[in-house]
Amino acid sequence: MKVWGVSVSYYTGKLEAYLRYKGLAYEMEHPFADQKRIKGLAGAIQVPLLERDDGRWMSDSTPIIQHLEKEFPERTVLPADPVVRFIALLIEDYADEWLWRAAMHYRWSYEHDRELLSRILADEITTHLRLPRIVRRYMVKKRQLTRWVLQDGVSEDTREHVEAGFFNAMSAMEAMLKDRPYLLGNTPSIADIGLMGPMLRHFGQDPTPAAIMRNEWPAIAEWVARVWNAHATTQETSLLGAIPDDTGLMLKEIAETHMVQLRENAIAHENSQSHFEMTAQNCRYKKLPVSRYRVYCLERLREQFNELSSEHQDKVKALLPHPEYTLIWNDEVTANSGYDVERQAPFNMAINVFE
Ligand SMILES: N[C@@H](CCC(=O)N[C@@H](CS)C(=O)NCC(=O)O)C(=O)O
Repeated sequence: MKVWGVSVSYYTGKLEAYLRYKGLAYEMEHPFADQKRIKGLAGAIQVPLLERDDGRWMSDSTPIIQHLEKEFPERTVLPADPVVRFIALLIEDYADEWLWRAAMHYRWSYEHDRELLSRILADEITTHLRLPRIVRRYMVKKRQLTRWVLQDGVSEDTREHVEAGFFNAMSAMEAMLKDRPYLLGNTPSIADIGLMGPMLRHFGQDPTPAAIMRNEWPAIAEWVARVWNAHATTQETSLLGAIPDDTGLMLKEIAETHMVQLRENAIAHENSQSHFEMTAQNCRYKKLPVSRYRVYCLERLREQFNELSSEHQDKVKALLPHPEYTLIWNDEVTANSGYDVERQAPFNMAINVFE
């Protein structure tokens, strides 16, 4: 397989962690020099994209992994127990869509991180531009800081809360890792793979958050290496058959952050707004861009919940008593992205998160 990706990218790291665990060989190329052609084939220029030997293109790490799980069922990352599987997918969605802001903030707000990463990215993704490297680095810094930090609600008022999101994620993971090597068992599940997006390429590698992780939460640094090396050390899938109490902190954090954002975003999308406000854990975000893609994420969570038997639905509800979770099983908020209605993902024309 060919992975069109970037060596320091969130979702490329997530997919690489998955492919390595499954033992699926790949080679990596960067899509940016060939943007026009690739956009025509995959719909959007975002990484990772997977080009298959038969000429098909796959976009979006979440449906890519869902599809590959059907194609390559050995060493599955999907828990057999439907309740555990639902919780694992919920954690994946939180890792994909909530921790993104904190990851981008640490990379682009701190000067040392910004200087290092702009140099790496300029050399990796802008070499097709006939401009001096100093100009290409400036372009990368300006674009990333503006688009992913300043325009995504990070300000003096929210900065502390954005950073607390990183700490809370690690504390919640630490509680789950006290009694076992992976979040939901003796082998990695989709919850581990999802959290590798932020924890591997951003928090685990960018200088400022990596120092915090190493010094304050070394068990998480150890977990990052363990997941990355999992193919070599684990054979048969061994995942939990029930959700243990130590998951409580994680489920509370997801309710108070990701669920609030999913809800306010869906309401704003339904009202055709371009921006919305939200309050999460007493922190007010005054201007966040509406994401059509995240409405689709809510649709998928609802679909996964609806596919459960009523007995399993009741078990999920008992695990998620926080009022924010009613968003998943209560249709009071409309989720209608109009994206991928024919359910072709990952073989569809993809959209960017803030399209
Ligand atoms: N939902 C997609 C998101 C992919 C994505 O947004 N990737 C980032 C890099 S980590 C990207 O390509 N951004 C495009 C840009 O910066 O314009 C996935 O899970 O693969």
